[in-house]
Amino acid sequence: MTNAYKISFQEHGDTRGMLVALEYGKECPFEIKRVYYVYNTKDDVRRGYHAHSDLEQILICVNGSCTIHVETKEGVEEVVLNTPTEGLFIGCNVWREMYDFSENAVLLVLASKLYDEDDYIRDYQKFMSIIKD
Ligand code: T46
Repeated sequence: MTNAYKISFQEHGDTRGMLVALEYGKECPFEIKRVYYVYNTKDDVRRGYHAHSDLEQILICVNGSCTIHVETKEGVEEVVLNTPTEGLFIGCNVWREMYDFSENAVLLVLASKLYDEDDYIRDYQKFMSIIKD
């Protein structure tokens, strides 16, 4: 999908363990303005249910696993995130729902903008009309 796709990160491993670095202009296509993480997610929880008008993000499940449902005008995909060496880039006007969190899941999110509730498209019908334009 043009506006929602996986990115692989290089691991820097040695006898001490592993390290992944994310830099603007290399692994991350946008300047990072905000970082947040979702954890302690309860059984059978499904979160998200929105798109963003003007926000780019990379979702990384740095521990455990979860699945991201993404929808764009190109269709629907279910993306499993289960390694700290992969991220899911999500651009503007992509509907997302996060579910199937493992007990130990930590979903880290890098965002291109500060938090702005006005940027959320929470009405699915409105989202559908935007992507049809
Ligand atoms: C997204 C998916 C992947 C803040 O105060 N600042 C923040 O930066 C964020 C992200 C959230 N909040 C507050 C707003 C709510 O009271 O934290 C609470 C939970 O947020 P929300 O219900 O929006 O969480 P999710 O998991 O449904 O969605 C989040 C992001 O909000 C969203 O942008 O793309 O994760």
